[in-house]
Order: sequence, then structure tokens, then C-alpha cells
Amino acid sequence: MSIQSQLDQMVSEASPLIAGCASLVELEDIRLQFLGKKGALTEILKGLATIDAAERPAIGMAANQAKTALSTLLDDKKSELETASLAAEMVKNAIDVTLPGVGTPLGHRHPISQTIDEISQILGRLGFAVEEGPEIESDYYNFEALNIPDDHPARDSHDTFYMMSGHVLRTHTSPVQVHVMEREKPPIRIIVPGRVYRRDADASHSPAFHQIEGLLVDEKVTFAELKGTLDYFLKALFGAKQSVRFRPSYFPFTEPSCEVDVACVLCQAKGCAVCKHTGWLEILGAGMVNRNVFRKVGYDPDQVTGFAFGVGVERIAMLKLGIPSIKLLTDNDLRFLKQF
Ligand code: 2NL
Repeated sequence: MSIQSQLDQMVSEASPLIAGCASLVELEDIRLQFLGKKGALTEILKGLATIDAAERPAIGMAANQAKTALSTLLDDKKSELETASLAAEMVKNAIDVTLPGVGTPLGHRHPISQTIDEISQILGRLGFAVEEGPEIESDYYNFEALNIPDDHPARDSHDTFYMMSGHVLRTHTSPVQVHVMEREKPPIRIIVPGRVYRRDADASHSPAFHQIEGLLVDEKVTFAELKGTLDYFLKALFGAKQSVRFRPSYFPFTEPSCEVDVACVLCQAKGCAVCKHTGWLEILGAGMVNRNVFRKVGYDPDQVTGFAFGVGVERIAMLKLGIPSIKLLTDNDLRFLKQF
């Protein structure tokens, strides 16, 4: 068979193989089979030796044409297969942008902060503005200005943290109210939330805890307004049906003074371990601001009167959330805190 015919035969044999080829690996095999070093074309060209020298250029050209024709078919098929494989890959790895995203887990405020927020919100509705102040105070602002005598047991170093400088860690937030009264004239209507310190540590006492105190000073403020304010506050906090009672008490900074109880929120006043079978829980202390406190800040006690109250935040949080131990609020165990 002439070389030309062999070349024609090679092309017509290879063409349908290339066209029907389904993978790049298979296509490479076909290329080697026909155009590789030991392929069909090389075999055919061995026959050139027996050909007349004058005819060789024409045959050479025909061989090149056959090679180019196959190369073109192979290259076209190769890019066709590559395009198809890329398209398949893209379908397989397609991202569905309409799927819901993976959410970032959200934290929340600590139950103590939640309780301070709720109390501030309730008293805010009555016009009380939030004030804050330093946790380190002089003896004057923590005790003296509040009519707490030099020999009062609260001043004992067993109850109060004293610093080398003679300053104290505030034992209540009252010094903030003293600063506000020194700075501003009545009417005053503020609440002061914050951290306070006492040398106590047992199952129900922590050396650092939170308090909110309230102070209202104006002309002709009466004990009736104290009662109305605290009754509204406790009913807003524990529910409209909540029973509230006022008992006489004593604080150096108020006169007269009282303590306020709510019917036990855990046993509905039936009697339980938390209310020590009395049916009542002591929830805050209050009173009419002592005239001596007004004198210290330069107010005339014949011109202004006022009431003040103090409430422990941990105790409110424990009652509202049904938490049995104060330690749970300070241990920062997320398994516990996440419940609220
Ligand atoms: C309690 C008692 C109370 C006050 C705090 C106060 C502040 C000023 C003047 C007068 Cl500047 N009083 N604060 C008054 C009565 C009671 O707290 O048992 N707290 C947990």
C-alpha cells in the first residue's frame, strides 16, 4: 500500500476514535497510538527509505498534513473534554447561596446586669435618673456624711475593707448620693446601682455584691411618697398582686426608718425554708433622709425633706430567677448562666 494511502487510512481510523473518546486519559493513549514515538505515523514514515528521493518532499508534506490534521482533532477534543470536566466540577461543588448561613452564637447580659436593668427601667418610669460613682471612698463620704458615728460597728475593720491610705472600699452606694447632693440643688431624684464591698463570705454572703440605692429630695416630700414609690416598684418587679409590708427599723442615715417585706415569692406566703416559715421576705431598707445628712451637704433640713432606700441586687435576682445560692451568680459557669 502506498504511503499516501497508509496516511489516509491512519487519519480515517483515528478520527472516529478521537470523536468518540470520553476521557483525557483515553485521549492521551490515542495520541501516543498514532503520533507517539512508537506510534503509527513513525511506522509509516519508516517506509520513506524505500521511496524515490524525488518523491520524498511530496510524501513528507502529506505526512505533515496528516499529523497536523490529527493534532488539530486531538487538541479540539482535549479542550472539549477539559471544558466538560470543569463544568462537571462546578456543578458538583456549586454553592447554594440561598442556604441559611451558620449563625454566630450570641451571648447575653449577666443575670445581675439584667436585674439592674429591670430595676432601673421601672424606677426610670417614675423619673429616677441613674448616677454612678467611685468604688474607693474616703471615710467621710462612706460614713461621716451619712451620720454613721465613729463607734458604729459598720466601721469595724472586721466589716469594712480599709486601705493603707485610710480610704475604704465603699460598703454601700450612698457616698455617690452625697456627692450628687453636694454638687446639685433639690429637686433630686436618682438611683445609684453599683458594686459594694463588705468583709463577709459564706453561703449567702459575698465580699463583693451589688446594691441599688434611691434618693428623692424636694420640698414637702413625705413618708406617704416613700410608701407609694416602693409599693409601685415592688409590684412592678414581682407582679401586681404582690403583697408588701412596711416594718419600723433603724438606720443612722434615715429617720424614721423602715424595712420592707414582700410575701414570699417562692411559697406564696405559705411558709418555706427561704422565708424561714414566716411567709415574708425582707427585700429593702428605707427611710426619710436624716436631718444631719442634709446639714452635712449644706441643705437646710427645714426647707427640704426626702426619702432614700437601698436594695440588694443579688437577692432580687435569686428570688426572680429561682436561684438557690449566691455563688452561682459569681462563679461564671456558662452552663449555669446560659439558662437566663
Ligand atoms: C438596706 C438599707 C438603705 C439608705 C439605704 C441613704 C442614702 C443617703 C441618705 C439616706 Cl445619701 N439614706 N440610703 C437609706 C435607707 C436604707 O439601705 O438594707 N439596703 C440593702
